[in-house]
Amino acid sequence: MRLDYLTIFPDYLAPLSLSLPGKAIRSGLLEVHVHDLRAWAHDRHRTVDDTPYGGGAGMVMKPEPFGEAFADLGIGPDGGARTTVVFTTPSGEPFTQQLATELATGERIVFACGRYEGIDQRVLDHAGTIAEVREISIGDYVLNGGEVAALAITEAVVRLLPGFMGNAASLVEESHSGEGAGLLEYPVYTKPASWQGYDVPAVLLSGDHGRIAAWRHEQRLRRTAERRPDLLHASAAGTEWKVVPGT
Ligand code: 6GU
Repeated sequence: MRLDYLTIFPDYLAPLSLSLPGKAIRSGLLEVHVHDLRAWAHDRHRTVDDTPYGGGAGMVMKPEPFGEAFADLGIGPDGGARTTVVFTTPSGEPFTQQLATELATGERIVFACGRYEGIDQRVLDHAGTIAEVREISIGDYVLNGGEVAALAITEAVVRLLPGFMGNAASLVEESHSGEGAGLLEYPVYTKPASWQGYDVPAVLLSGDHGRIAAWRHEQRLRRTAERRPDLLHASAAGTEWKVVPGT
């Protein structure tokens, strides 16, 4: 998979060469290109933004640098096959594990990282004619720009690529995919069995795999009910769970 990033803060994306994505790059599974959008701004001050038509606060990112960047990166009616342009924006569709799996099936993702009050709408309209476009938000809060969101999306997608994770089982045994989909994870413990007066729940030391599985499932339901009741309603498990006051 090839990943391109268009940003006015390339240094924000330095973590891409570290940790998990770094490994994928070295193994040849991933190709990563970070581009300074100002390379496609040609005036003396390398301007990438301007005031909004119609008035209002803040600045809007100009269309021309994005348009030239798309052309230079070979995103077009021909080169754009199996390319998705992701615009990171708090106005986008919510990022989910489902969306991560969809993006992971593609060959190329170009992240257009917005700053200021957003990107001129014509950039998105144009991108939609040469590639698949997704506007994506990573949650209901406001960041200064889309770079951190692009990093989060990248990590969620790259770990799904075949051959990326060392242990395929750890992919399916997670809160948001596989068996028990839609429930949060159970609490985990390791040695020592007693630490600073806190004891590991006895059931986990019992060797009784049936009781352990039942305890873990109950913990998942309890956590989900407390923290994410919205997930319980979406899950079949919700029908067998009741919140008991004081537990
Ligand atoms: Cl994708 N961008 C910005 N600037 N803020 C956000 C976001 C994205 N997702 C949540 N908040």
